[in-house]
Amino acid sequence: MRRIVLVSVIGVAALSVDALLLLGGGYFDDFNDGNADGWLSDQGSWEVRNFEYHGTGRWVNQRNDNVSWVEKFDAIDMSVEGIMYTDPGFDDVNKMLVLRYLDRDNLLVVNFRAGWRADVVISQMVDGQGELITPEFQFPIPQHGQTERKHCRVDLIGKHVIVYFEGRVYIDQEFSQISETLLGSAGVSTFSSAGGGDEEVFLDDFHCGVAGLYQADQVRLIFAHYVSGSPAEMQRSDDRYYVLGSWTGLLWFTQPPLRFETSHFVAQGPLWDLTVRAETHMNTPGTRQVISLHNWNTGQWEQVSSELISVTDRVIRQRITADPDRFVRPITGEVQVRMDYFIVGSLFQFPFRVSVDELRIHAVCR
Ligand SMILES: [Ca+2]
Ligand SMILES: [Ca+2]
Ligand SMILES: [Ca+2]
Repeated sequence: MRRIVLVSVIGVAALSVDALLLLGGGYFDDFNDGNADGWLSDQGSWEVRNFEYHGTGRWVNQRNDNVSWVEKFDAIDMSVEGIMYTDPGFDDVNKMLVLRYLDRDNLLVVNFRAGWRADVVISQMVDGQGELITPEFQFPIPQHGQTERKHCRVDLIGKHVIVYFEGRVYIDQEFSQISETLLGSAGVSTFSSAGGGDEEVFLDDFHCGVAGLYQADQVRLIFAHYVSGSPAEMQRSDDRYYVLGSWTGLLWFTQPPLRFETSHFVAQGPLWDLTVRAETHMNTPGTRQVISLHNWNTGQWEQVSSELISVTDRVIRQRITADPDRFVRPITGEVQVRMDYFIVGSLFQFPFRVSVDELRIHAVCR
């Protein structure tokens, strides 16, 4: 479970140092060394072929899922990704990432289905009881052939699932049915059916790492005044808002008239990527929202997003993959976010307000 506590900076720093020791490290394998050292499997045939991992499903004891997983990676909250495809056989549409793999009776599976189905299906098994988390066809992805190499990724944090296909997000929400008791590994699965053939899956450039969503532990009103709500409203996208108004002092006409900053304490590192999650609207159209992160190497703010914001919620998911560690303060894990609001048109309401539905940092270990 995420700890949602407002504590002193010193308290958070102490917590983060411990957590950094606990949550460091992930795993990457491109199989270019020709072997799959570090991988285990419970069923099926698994081998490295042409510098890719190749699995063939087998039907054994009424069981059709065939899982191979990384031996030395255990977590509850994790990000798993890889380039995947399957064999060209009839009705062979399953390419599956496995998360929280404890044993064959306890795991979560995300299936990226090719062909005419073209969807994502999430299921879990807890103590041998299988359950569909998402029904078939509820979450479509672009149609693609079985043998096309596709980048698939799943981040699972508590009950929150973020599913990427070819770098785009297709699911980003919590599912109450998801078990948070599983602590396990990440891997890949293929499938076999009783009457049909053994299905094959191919995997390359596999990565898994500890993932986290971090709310703001501190908020600083720089050019802003409090209107309503509390910082806790920024912890999830639920149309409940923390509302701040523009500065009403003599300098109201300076740009930006509205600025606030947040601190998030990321309990992990070094990072694979970092995403700023912002969901906001204004009480007036014609406002530019600029998001900056503090670069701890240079001591400067770096602009990472600039978007026009209007009177309905705008969702920003700004992902940083190139050297995200520069935004994470050594030892404490602090990530500082600056939110600026510039008047763009000549007509606006004054004082103007921003309503923040969500402002979080999503971080994944290398
Ligand atoms: Ca490879
Ligand atoms: Ca919303
Ligand atoms: Ca909210």
